[in-house]
Amino acid sequence: MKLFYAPQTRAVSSRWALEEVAAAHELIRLKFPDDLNNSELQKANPLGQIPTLVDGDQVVTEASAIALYLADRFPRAGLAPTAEERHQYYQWAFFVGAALEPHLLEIFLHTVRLPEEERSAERATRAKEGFDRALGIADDHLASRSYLLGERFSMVDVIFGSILGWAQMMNLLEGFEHVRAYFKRVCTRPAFERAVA
Ligand SMILES: N[C@@H](CCC(=O)N[C@@H](CS)C(=O)NCC(=O)O)C(=O)O
Repeated sequence: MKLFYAPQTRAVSSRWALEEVAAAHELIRLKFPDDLNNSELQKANPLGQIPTLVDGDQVVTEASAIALYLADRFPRAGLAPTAEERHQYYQWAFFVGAALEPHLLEIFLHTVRLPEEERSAERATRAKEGFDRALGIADDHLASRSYLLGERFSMVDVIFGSILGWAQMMNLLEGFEHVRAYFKRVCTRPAFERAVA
């Protein structure tokens, strides 16, 4: 297996997932964004984005899909839940990508990434409201459980934990005490520590 990767990007999630399932892999370390024209990456993923995972003849793109794929590919790691719990597993995986990440990206663009003259305080504020609303739902959910699916860590915690790392860097977890406690729990996992080393 090969992972096209750069630190401090969405590819950290895939590296963490690989570490959790203990899959032998090669990290193709790219400099972000300068190396995205890497011909091998472009061939595997015409969008030229990371993370991109190559597993023999299979190519998997999208950080969340890579994590869910790895949990199924390595069942012995026990990170994919039973059929009875799958609805929650899928729900939270899509919740991260659909309900949280667009707001987070908007906040990032309008407070950090864009040149100052292109930033809109109004867009950042509106995005923060949407982010807080969605994170509040996760916070309520985590008030009575250690992980998204209950007391057992699963691959969807890699997906959610990864986006929380990004949010934490922008100080967006203030006021969400259950999410903060959860984040502390997941990011002290040895696999996470190896992934960010
Ligand atoms: N929806 C994709 C987004 C991947 C993505 O945008 N990755 C960034 C790095 S964090 C990238 O490669 N950007 C370069 C580009 O879009 O050209 C995912 O979740 O994996």
